[in-house]
Amino acid sequence: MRTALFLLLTVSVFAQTPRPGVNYDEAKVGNDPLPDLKLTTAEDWTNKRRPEILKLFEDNVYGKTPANIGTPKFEVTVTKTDALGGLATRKFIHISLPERPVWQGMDVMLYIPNGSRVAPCFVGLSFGGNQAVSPENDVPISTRWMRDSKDKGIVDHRATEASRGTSSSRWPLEMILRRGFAVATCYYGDIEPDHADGWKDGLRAAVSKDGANTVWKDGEWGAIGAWAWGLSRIVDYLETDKLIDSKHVAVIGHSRLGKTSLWAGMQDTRFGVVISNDSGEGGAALMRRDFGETTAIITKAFPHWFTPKYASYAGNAAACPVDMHMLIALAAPRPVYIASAAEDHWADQKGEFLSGKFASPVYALFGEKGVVVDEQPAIDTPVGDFIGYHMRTGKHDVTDYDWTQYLNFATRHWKK
Ligand code: GTR
Repeated sequence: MRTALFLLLTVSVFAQTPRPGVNYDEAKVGNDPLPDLKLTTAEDWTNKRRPEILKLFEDNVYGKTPANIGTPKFEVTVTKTDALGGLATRKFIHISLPERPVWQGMDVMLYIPNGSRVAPCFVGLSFGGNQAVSPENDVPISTRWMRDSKDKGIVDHRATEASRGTSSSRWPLEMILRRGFAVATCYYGDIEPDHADGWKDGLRAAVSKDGANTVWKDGEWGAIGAWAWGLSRIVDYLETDKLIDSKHVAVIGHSRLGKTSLWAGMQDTRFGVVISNDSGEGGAALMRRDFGETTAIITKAFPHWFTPKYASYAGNAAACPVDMHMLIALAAPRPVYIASAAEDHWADQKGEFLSGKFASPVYALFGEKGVVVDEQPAIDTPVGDFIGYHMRTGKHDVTDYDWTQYLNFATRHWKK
């Protein structure tokens, strides 16, 4: 008993030990002013200001998605009409680029609720592959590179049988399907393996004229850009599927994939709802706030996620012509949702809320409201109209609570 208590205390003290040099003191976050959204009229926003801001994000943060990469090809490989005990139809779709045969393509898993005429759909990438998302044991196991993880059944960079269902708590398929929504997902490493040299085996080398010898320049895309491109290709497929209501597609992602979901949703306006789950630095959190992870930390640990220029703002966020309220604003007039977790200080929950707050005036141009409140709401209290926000009890994760808010949010907006 004593030992157990001691262990518990040690573990929890350890979990809260701040990393040296990382600020968690609200009094020390700094007070650099945010760049001005320069709002005038809805028309000016849509035709002029929004494209300007989008370009600033390409130039300074994520890089530009190259045009004319090729026409995607869709092969529907398996259709199972009685998936999840008859609740859904499950399909696998292989998306490839015949003009870029070096790229291995992506394997999308799609669940559609049975009995609905056409279903709105959530689209999101996964960290562990389709077999980790699904509770069904006949889902093919991803054969792609993955980060080793004993807990998740990843050995020698490959998923094993033990990886089945390891992410299913983050993808409550039954709950989503019962609310009438379809879900389309794919392993993010299908597009580009997530490590510093991963691009050499991924889409970015396949489409660059210098292939694996490319030297990335300022303004050229990073891994987040490539993953976001993949999300848009899933929508391309959904537009061809008669069981899907492709006018109602939401994009969702957690953490680094939340940054990706935001960037995909801001570039591709076919995403009618954009959702960021605990996206933190490089996602919804304001970069000018020095709290938790910073531009300096993230660009050192994960330089391959961004365009090279972004690293030049390390320790000097004030020099960056954008901050993340401008990223959130790019959704307007579409609804966007930002979620934080109470224990996820690394992601700077207040910075995530404030980007929603400071993006809110853009919705006024369209006669709508953003987060509605001025102060960050209490834990487990969702707020907001066109910008939804909540901070859930618990740690950095995706839970049923988060999904319940997203399902409510999409349902509310799509019934308007
Ligand atoms: C962390 C990174 C965060 C977040 C997270 C994740 O190591 O610092 O920005 O992206 O990874 O994706 O789980």
